[in-house]
Order: sequence, then C-alpha cells, then structure tokens
Amino acid sequence: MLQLNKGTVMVLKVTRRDVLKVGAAAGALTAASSLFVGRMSTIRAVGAPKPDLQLTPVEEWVPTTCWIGKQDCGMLARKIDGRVVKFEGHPANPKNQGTLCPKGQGQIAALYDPDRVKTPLIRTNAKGVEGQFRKASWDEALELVAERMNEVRKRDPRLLIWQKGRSKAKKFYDEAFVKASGAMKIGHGAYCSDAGYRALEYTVGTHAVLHPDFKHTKYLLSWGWNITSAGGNKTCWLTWNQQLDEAKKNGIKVVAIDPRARPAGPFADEWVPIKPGTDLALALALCNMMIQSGTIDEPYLKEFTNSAHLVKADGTFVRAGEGDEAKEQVWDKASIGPMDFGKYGNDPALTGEFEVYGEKVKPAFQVFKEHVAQYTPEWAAQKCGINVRQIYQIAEDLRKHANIGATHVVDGVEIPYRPVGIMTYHISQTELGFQQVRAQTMLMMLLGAMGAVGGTLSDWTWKIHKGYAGLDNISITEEPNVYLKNSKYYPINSGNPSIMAQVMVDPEAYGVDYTPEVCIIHMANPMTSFLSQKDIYNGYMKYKFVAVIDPWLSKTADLFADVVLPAATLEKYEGPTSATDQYVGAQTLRTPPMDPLFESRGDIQIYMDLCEKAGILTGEDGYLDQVNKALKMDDEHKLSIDSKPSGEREVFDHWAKSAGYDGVEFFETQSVDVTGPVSAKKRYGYAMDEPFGGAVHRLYGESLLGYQNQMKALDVEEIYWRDYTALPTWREMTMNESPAEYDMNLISFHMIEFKQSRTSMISVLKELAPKSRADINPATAKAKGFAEGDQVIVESHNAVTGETRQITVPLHFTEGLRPDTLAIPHHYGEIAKHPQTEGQGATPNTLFFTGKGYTLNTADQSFHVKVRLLKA
Ligand SMILES: Nc1nc2c(c(=O)[nH]1)N[C@H]1C(S)=C(S)[C@@H](COP(=O)(O)OP(=O)(O)OC[C@H]3O[C@@H](n4cnc5c(=O)[nH]c(N)nc54)[C@H](O)[C@@H]3O)O[C@H]1N2
Ligand SMILES: Nc1nc2c(c(=O)[nH]1)N[C@H]1C(S)=C(S)[C@@H](COP(=O)(O)OP(=O)(O)OC[C@H]3O[C@@H](n4cnc5c(=O)[nH]c(N)nc54)[C@H](O)[C@@H]3O)O[C@H]1N2
Ligand code: SF4
Ligand SMILES: [Mo]
Repeated sequence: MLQLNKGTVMVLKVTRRDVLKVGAAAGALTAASSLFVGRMSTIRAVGAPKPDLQLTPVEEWVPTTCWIGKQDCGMLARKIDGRVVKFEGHPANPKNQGTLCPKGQGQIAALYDPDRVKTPLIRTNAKGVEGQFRKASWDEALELVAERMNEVRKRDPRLLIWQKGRSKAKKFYDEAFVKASGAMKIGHGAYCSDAGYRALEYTVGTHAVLHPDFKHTKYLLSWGWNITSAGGNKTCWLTWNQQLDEAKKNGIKVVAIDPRARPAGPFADEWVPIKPGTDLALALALCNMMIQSGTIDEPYLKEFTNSAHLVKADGTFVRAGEGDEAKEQVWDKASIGPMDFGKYGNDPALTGEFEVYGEKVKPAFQVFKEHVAQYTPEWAAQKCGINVRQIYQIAEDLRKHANIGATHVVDGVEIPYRPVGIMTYHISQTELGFQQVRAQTMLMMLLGAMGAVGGTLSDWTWKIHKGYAGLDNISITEEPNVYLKNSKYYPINSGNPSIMAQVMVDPEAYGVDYTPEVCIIHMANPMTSFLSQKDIYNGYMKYKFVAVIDPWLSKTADLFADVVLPAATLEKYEGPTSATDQYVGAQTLRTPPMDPLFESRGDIQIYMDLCEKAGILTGEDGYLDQVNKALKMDDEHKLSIDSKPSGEREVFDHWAKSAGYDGVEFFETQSVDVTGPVSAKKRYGYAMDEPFGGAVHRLYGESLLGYQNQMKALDVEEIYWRDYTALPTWREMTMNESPAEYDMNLISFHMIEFKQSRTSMISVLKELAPKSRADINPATAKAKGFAEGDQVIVESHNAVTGETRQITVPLHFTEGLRPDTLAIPHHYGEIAKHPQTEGQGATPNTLFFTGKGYTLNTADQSFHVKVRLLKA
C-alpha cells in the first residue's frame, strides 16, 4: 500500500508480495516518489520473494522526529516486522527536506543501546562520588521523589529547583510542571546564547539572535557561525545549510569571522581570523566607518529607533509631560524646537547640539557618532589581531550591498531591501557578549537592515517579546533569589546555574537567605555541559535530594542523583513543534515508532505519573489544568482535570482535535502539517501592520545606564556595573590580566559528529571522533617544542582569583586556527557512566571559570579563558 497526499508521506506497509506487484508497476512508482524507488530496489535485493505468506516480513515506514537535535527534523523509521531498523529524513518536513545529519542516522544506536538506564534507580551510597544504585519499581521511585518534592514545596517552595537543559515540549515541562509544582525553573541558556537573546530583546524586541534572509541576502557576515558543524541562530544543523547552499548558487558572498577556519570551510569567500572575545571592537569600528561614510538609513533611524531622542549631559532622555505621560523629545528641524517623538510630521535631527529647557542636549545618534569615533579600523585591527585591510573590505562590502533606499516587493508588499545579513549565536557567550551582540545589531540598524528584505532577521516571525518592555523596567531588589534575579549584581539576568551554584555555597555573601534543597534535573547534564565544573560540583553537593530524568546515567546523575527516572529516547510522544524553515510554515509532533524500550517512559508520561503521586495532577491549577492552559485547548477538547488520561497519546489526541486536526492520527500518519508560505508580513519586521510591532529600537540604552547608576548607589563592585553603559563600550578583557605566561586563548566549539553531551555514548558516532583533543596551529606547537599527538597539560588561570586548573589532552594540528588560540571541542569528559565514553578524554569545562570577570553583566557565561601548555 503506497499512499501519497499533498506531497506528504503516509505510513507505508510493504510485504515481499507487494514488491513483486510494485516491480510490475515500476513506472507508476517512479512517478509517485523517487524516494520509494530507492527503497524498493533495496528490498528487492534482499532476497527472492517467497510464496509462503507466513514467512513474509512486513516492512513499514513510520513517521517520527529526530530526538537528538534541537530542530526535531522529520524522520521516517523503517520497521521490519515491527522492529525499527533505520531512519531516513522525512521529505515533507521543511526543516530537513528528506535529509538527516550523521546524528539523525546514528540515533538508531541510542534507541537500542543496551547501556541505557533500564529501570528506575535509587542511590545506595554517598553523593559526590561514583554512584551505586539499586533497581526500583516506578512506584517506589516516583513515591520517593513526590514525597521529597512535596515536603519542601509545603515548607518553602523556593527550596524546590527544576533544572532544565535544552528545551523541548516547553509547554508540558517548563510551563505546566513548573506552574503545577511551584518549582523554580532554571535553564541552560546562560551557556547557549542567552546573552544574545537579551541583547535582541532589549534592542529590537525579538526573542532570538541574528540570521540572514537567505533567499535575498547577498552579503553575509558569518560571525562565529559554525556552518559546517553547528546550528547558528535557532537551528540545529540542516536548515541553514540547505539555504546557504542555495544562496551560494545565487551568488551570496560569505565572510567568516572566527578564530577557526573550519566552521565556514569551503563556503567562505574570506576568513577573518579574529582574536577570541574581541568582536565588540570590530563591530564598533564598523559602526564608526558606516557613520563616517554616511552609509546610514536616516528614515529608519528617525522613525523606528530612539536615535533622534535628545540626550542630556547626565545620559538621560529629555522628556516633556508628567509621570507615565512623559514623552521623549526630539529636535524638530521644521519648527526648530523640541517635539514629542513620533508626532506626525516631525523631521527630527539625528545630529547636532541644541539647547532645550536651558540645557545642552544632543540626539542619541550624535552621542553614538561621537562615541564610536574613537574606534578606528586601525585600532580595531590591533585589538582583533587581524589585518586592517580586511576591516576596510568588510566596510566597503557593507556599503556596496546595503542598497540604502531600495525597496523590494514580496507578497505584494513593498519592503525596504537591504541584502546584508549577520548570522551569530553561541558567540554571544563571551566576556562582552551582551554589548557585542547589541553592537552587531546596531551595525545592521545603521544600514536599516533589521527586519528588511535580504537583511538581518532574528526570530522565525517578527514578534515582540515581553523582555522588550521587561528589560527596560527592572526593579533592582536587595533580596534576590538564589540565581540573583534582578539583583544589583545582574539586573538583566539570564538565570545562570553556575552563579546559582556559587551562591548556594555562600548565600550570605550575596544577601540570599535560603539554600534550595531538592532539585529535579530534566534533559540536562550540568556536570559536563555547564561551566565551571568545580562550581557546579560544589553547588550540587548542597542539595539534599536530586532526581534525574534521563535515558542514560549522565555524569550528573552518577555523582548526585538520589533517584534516576529512565526517560525514553525517541519512542515517545513529544511536542507540538514548529517545523518552519522561515519561508514555509509547518507544525509537527514527535510520534513514537515503537513503544518505550526497557522500563523507560516518555517524559510527559513521567510528569503525569509524578504529579499523580504528588497529588498535583488533577483539580484546578493541577498539572492537567496547566497543560490545558499551556496548549490553549478549546473547551470542547480540553482534558478532564478530574482524572488521569490513559497515556500521552490521549493527551495529544485532545490537543490535535483542539488544534483543528481529526486527531493525533494525523501526525502518526502524516507527521507534519505544512501550512504554506510564511507571509512577508510575518517575516519582516518592517512589513508588519504596525512596523516592528510598534517597538522603538534602542540604539541608545538609557535604562542600561540607569541600572549602572542604581548599582553604584547600592555599592556594588565596578566589575559588576562596568558594562551597563548606554552604548556598547570597549574595555580590556579580564582574562588578559592573567600573567603573560598564560599566552593562549582557549575557545570551545561544537562538532558535527555530536550533539552537546547527549551523543558521546552513541557507538556509531563515537567511532567517528573517538577522543577529545586540543586543536593548535602547528607553528605555535613547534615553537613550544610539541609534536602532533603529544599529550599536554593545559592550565587555565583566573585573572580575578589567581586560581589555576588543569586537564591533559593530545594536541591536534590544524593550520586553520589562529596561532594564539587553543580550541577544545565540547562533547567529551566521560559525560555518562557508559562503556562507550570511557577514556574519551577531558572536557574544557573543567578549565573555564564562572563568576566575577568570567560572567557577563547579564549573568551569562563566557567561554573564554587564558591558558598555557605544559609538558605532560
Ligand atoms: N565546552 C562547551 N560546553 C558547552 C558548549 C560548548 O560549545 N562548549 N555548548 C553549550 C550549549 S550551546 C548548550 S545548549 C549546553 C547544553 O547543555 P545541556 O542542556 O546539559 O544539554 P545536553 O548536553 O544535551 O544534556 C542533555 C542531558 O539530557 C539527556 N537527555 C537526552 N535526551 C533526553 C530526553 O529525551 N529526555 C530526558 N529526560 N533527558 C534526555 C542526555 O542524556 C543528557 O544527559 O551545553 C553548553 N556547554
Ligand atoms: N552538530 C551539532 N550541531 C549543533 C550542536 C551540536 O552540539 N552539534 N548544538 C546546537 C546548539 S545547542 C547550538 S547553541 C548551536 C550553536 O551554533 P553555533 O553558534 O554556530 O556553533 P558553535 O560551535 O557554538 O560555534 C561557535 C563558533 O564560534 C567560534 N568562536 C569561539 N570564540 C569566538 C570569538 O570570540 N569570536 C568569534 N567570532 N568566533 C568565536 C568557534 O570557533 C566556533 O566556530 O548549534 C546547534 N547545532
Ligand atoms: S540536524 Fe539536528 S535535528 Fe536534524 S537530524 Fe541532525 S541532530 Fe537531528
Ligand atoms: Mo545551545
């Protein structure tokens, strides 16, 4: 039976008898789908058809989604006699269009891994050392977790922490469980790209970092985008790569700004081997050069940004009116006087100096212009350790491609056309990352390229996040929570578990009067993924009870779990998930190709079971009620809040019906609902009914300066307030204060073979890259007397505390790396107790530091430190 519908693949069942028939009708099949032709011939080659139907193996292709990666690529699971034997890319999913990366293919080994956690486990030895566990029933394990969770919840809900890693099905976990249990959620973003998220939320209001509009962009600054091995803004791997490939055919020019050459590899037209952590210097110099050459989009700056707002000598805006009615003033060139910003018909000045209410004032743009004048290309070349000619070339290319003033009609809407884009994501996690991403965004703002056709986009669709208003109106508290939310240390705060760990060790030092006692860890492996390992270890030692939900005995579980609850891998329902590639809208759901293996359960099932035991499943504000709210279920289809659903399938059946499908079967058979092209009005901020959703883009960060003033008044050290400046401002990096013998910059990166710390135990992936290593330029290594493959001690130095840390790794030579930089990949460090991870070698997360100097002003983690090499 072969069914095709709207180009979407349905469940396909084939027996050998069918193959004979298909062989006879090969022409028809070819017309139907070339994908299946390949598969049929494989089946035919397996063996001659046998007439005995009893022995006929049944082949099925069942849809599911990749469970490893962050973009849940669509997959078809090939099943023979009910057993999954292979995964292929689902052709109808816009995100991967029939392809899979090595990890997508490799997850077959994860599914059947005999070393998964097979039953719930209960710890029998002390914490902080290799774990000893006994098997337990689900009932016993869940009862124990529920009891410990309830005890603290009732005493003081602040004592219950829910630690999440990279998100999936947020509505079930982050929203419903957190609300039903009252736990405090802490995530992983402070190690991912949260500094960039905060920068965009604050500057233009979107909740994401930066990416180009591949269909139209002609010039791309691939700014620390690991094209060949990682995801960039918002994706996992395949989506952007396919779009880049198309864009290359259409002549896009790509400039890779990265200490390593490999990331952009053959896709880059030029490699700018920047010194780690200096990207802010480059961005500021480029802003200066754009202004100097007059390459600015004046209408955009005047109408949609605060560039024209008049700034007083104390750094605040001139306002007229009282209280909430007070309006920012601009200098109206026509009436030669101040006027409310945005008032119809005004033509505000961007430059000059004026006198208003007896005070000398300047438009924010003028202040910015004067501020960046100090950042010359020659200065930046020296800071960034690059050839000044490359900076001039970038400036020239930006000028050439920006097309200021041009428009382009998309979907019948005329939209400014500025085909210059930036892709940037994880490199927001550098010492100056928040202000760096702000400066990168401001560079695009000067050109009018934010939200323009071919320009720089951010989220999949242009939406204003609550952070836009929220980050502008923070009330600093002197009694912060344990991760120092809204504190005088980190007013803008990404919720960093390493900071929390440091606070847990010494709460009084930060004015915190409690220490959390119970932690539920879901889909996170803090001991290997988070920085710095030593702080995480010390923090976790403070917990009285830790439950880990994980398919493997992660390093974190091994050291700290009192209870391990075995999660299924992809054999579960999970979602719903957007499958958009930014041009086509689509919705998908993970549907299980088979039942959970061993005694594992799907995560959503685990939460329902746990909530039932804790008495918070049913009733108003219980888990089911919260699920209804999170999924916006309509009245007719919402789950009963009086009784437990029969399973995850029933929950998703309700959701699917509420969302207008016939039921969950739609996703079990078709996998993805492709809803059609994303309209220009949704994609381009400019094209929205109210451009940019009404958000005034913040070139000038008045409230940032306001936080600095409050922080100073609260007597906090300069190291905390120094980067709270209205305009991104360069300062020398803390790490450069380490003694000169720490002469190399350590960086880290993702590898195509692995996904974070969730794949290093997968045999077929581990074979591709068996061991950790430190990449080094051969010239540097030879000058230090090292040969390729030598084991070396890498020693890091904390410029604030003087602490040093060491790991031992083999050297790997590559010409494609700055000579002053050492690069150690993520993914290693014996990330789970597992035969495959034994002897894989060290993680750089042992070497990095957290806290003063190494944590950004937004409580985000920097991934840079100074190191030296010693003979092992
Ligand atoms: N040195 C270095 N460190 C880094 C990075 C780097 O570039 N260099 N990158 C950082 C980045 S960008 C990120 S996003 C973080 C990610 O860090 P984490 O959020 O900790 O992500 P993972 O490492 O994938 O950890 C996921 C854990 O969840 C488990 N798991 C996997 N699938 C499931 C599931 O379906 N259910 C449950 N319950 N558990 C599951 C895995 O076995 C693993 O133990 O790491 C950061 N750490
Ligand atoms: N195969 C694979 N794909 C992944 C992941 C994975 O683990 N494996 N992880 C996913 C996740 S969670 C994320 S967050 C994304 C991350 O996607 P990316 O941000 O594209 O990837 P990273 O490897 O984190 O890339 C960081 C790049 O920054 C460079 N770099 C380091 N320091 C600096 C610096 O100071 N300046 C500049 N300009 N460059 C610097 C590194 O050399 C590296 O090439 O990838 C996603 N996709
Ligand atoms: S790109 Fe990511 S989501 Fe897609 S197959 Fe690879 S690991 Fe899975
Ligand atoms: Mo990430």
